[in-house]
Amino acid sequence: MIQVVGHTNPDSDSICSALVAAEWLKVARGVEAVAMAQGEVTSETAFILNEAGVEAPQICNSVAGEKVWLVDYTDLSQAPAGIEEAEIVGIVDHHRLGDITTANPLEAWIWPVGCSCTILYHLHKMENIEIARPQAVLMLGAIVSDTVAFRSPTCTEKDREAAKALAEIAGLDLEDFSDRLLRVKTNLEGLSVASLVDRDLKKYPFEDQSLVVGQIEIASFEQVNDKLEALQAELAVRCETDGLKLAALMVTNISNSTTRLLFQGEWAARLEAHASEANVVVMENTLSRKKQGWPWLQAVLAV
Ligand SMILES: [Mn+2]
Repeated sequence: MIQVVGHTNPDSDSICSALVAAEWLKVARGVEAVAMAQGEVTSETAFILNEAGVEAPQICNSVAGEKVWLVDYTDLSQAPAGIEEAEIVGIVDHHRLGDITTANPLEAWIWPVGCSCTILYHLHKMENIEIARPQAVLMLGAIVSDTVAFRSPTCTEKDREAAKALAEIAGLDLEDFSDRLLRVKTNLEGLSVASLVDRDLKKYPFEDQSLVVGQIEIASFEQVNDKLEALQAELAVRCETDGLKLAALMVTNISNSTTRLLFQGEWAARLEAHASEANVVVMENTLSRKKQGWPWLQAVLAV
């Protein structure tokens, strides 16, 4: 049995790609496969699963001794426990190549597109495999989420083409579905400060040290104005308890494409020259951590 598993702090793409890839492996490769998740789903992912009529994947605790496909990452720091004792037999991803290595040849599909599910859609198409409605909804939801309804600079023609075709199969109006999804995505009601930081937190190795960069997406900065102090305090706690040089959080307003980058830690001094107020950098026209936030941080931290 192959376990298909997305990254830590799973976002919609990580969950939907695992579910779709597991089905695709059964049909296209004739192997037994099961989707797994490294954590509970977000309310946005729950919305997509509900629309698709699909259950959330089981929680993965360790993959030691298992055959695995990785979806939506190739970094060891985002992999489940036991990955060193697992056999990685396949990858579907749309991030920079990470530090995963394998003992044997593998099947790897890594494309510079906006979403892992876009790659999965095109694999179905290339191999003439029919897409059922549940899978179409899962892929469509992940694409709308990852590309922030096609606004992100990570979005490509391949993503748009996939979404259009998938909406047709799913019988969904693309604009209406995107609006509903973005409303759920940016609804932070009832979430604790710690869970806001954890929501989409990624750990990056840098100069042999560790740092984390999270991201939350909002429709208006008013949603977080009264939480900024508590978020900064939470980032400072993460630096202390997890031995991080920097803990940063991109607070991204998807309505005007402006990100406020909050940051704490020993390396905060390296960012201060760019800050408009203490521990906050305002980044205009910035929606993407992968294409904008993290490359910018890497360049500034390297100085
Ligand atoms: Mn993704």
